[in-house]
Amino acid sequence: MTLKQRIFSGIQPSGNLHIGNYLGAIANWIKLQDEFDSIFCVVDMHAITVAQNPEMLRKKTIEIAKIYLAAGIDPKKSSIFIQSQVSEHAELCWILNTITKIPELEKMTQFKDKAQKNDKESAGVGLFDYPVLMAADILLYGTEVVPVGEDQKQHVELARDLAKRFNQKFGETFIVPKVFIKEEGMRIMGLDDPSKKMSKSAASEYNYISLLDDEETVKRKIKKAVTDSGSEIVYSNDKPALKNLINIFSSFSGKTPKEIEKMYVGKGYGDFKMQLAEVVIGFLTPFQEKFNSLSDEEVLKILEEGSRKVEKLAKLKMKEIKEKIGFIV
Ligand code: ATP
Ligand code: LTN
Repeated sequence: MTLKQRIFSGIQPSGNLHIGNYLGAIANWIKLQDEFDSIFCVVDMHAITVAQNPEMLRKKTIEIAKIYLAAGIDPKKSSIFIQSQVSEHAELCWILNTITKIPELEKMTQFKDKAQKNDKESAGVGLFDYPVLMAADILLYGTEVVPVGEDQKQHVELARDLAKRFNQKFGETFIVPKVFIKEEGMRIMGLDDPSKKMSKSAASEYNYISLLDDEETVKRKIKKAVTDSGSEIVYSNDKPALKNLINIFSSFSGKTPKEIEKMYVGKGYGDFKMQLAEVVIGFLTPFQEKFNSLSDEEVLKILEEGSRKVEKLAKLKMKEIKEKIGFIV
């Protein structure tokens, strides 16, 4: 019998999950769950690194878990749980803080972007420390592979560096994880600004298509999406807005960008956008039916079972870590 390698990934319950989160992360997890021993987390402790409304945070936490399940994460194959329900994440984060250097965190692009967005109140220490908590999430479970969108690569690199540093200081303890980025899971860009990634904390709802948007909203948002100059449907780096829309079309239809270009020879943006909306709705309709069929109670039960399973692993690992660094256990 060969033991399966472990994967770990998570999403913050901090806004409306969008098609970028699905294509960049969740779609990939679903494919991997058969091949890997998989743990998927709702990272509420990461979400509070920027201000959250408590009632909304609770609602969104359950919503994300429902989205995992509706998208096809199977709780029989994978563990799904809420980060704050396994306190070892915070405990390991503290220990890893002691071997992390301030300049390593200062160079993180996500921190620089988010600190800028929050410039009214100055950025919190939690936001600065975000990548160390993420390293703790990963290292706690002996994770071998971390499937994320491209924007998280720098964070996984820090987890690798911290694992190696700890091992060197205290002896072999952590597996050095590898990042896994699906090539077509490329960065989906904002519909209102193709120079920035589609983001659930974007200022305008016209930036993203939420996984829970209804038909009319999807049509309206795609109609309003910015396009480039010219009228031909061509896939090129000079036309970043169109390239992004073709990428979305391609991901949901299985057609290649070349095939899509051919379909629209002699046609304009109007036709293309209308059919793009149909393709996206074709995915969202069955997904939302599944989402709506899940009750909160059912989901909470799955999350509790998930916590119980992973907690055992987390406790074992923490004991080993504490012994290594000289805590009395
Ligand atoms: P926020 O903007 O609030 O930081 P987000 O939309 O970036 O949120 P995260 O919770 O940070 O979402 O990311 C969840 C997962 O989705 C990560 O694996 C991330 O890489 C992936 N992801 C996020 N945005 C995109 C995108 N635009 N394209 C592809 N993948 C993405
Ligand atoms: N920072 C990640 C979410 C996240 C994560 C993790 C992903 C928190 N902990 C551990 C993979 C592994 C993001 O996608 N924004």
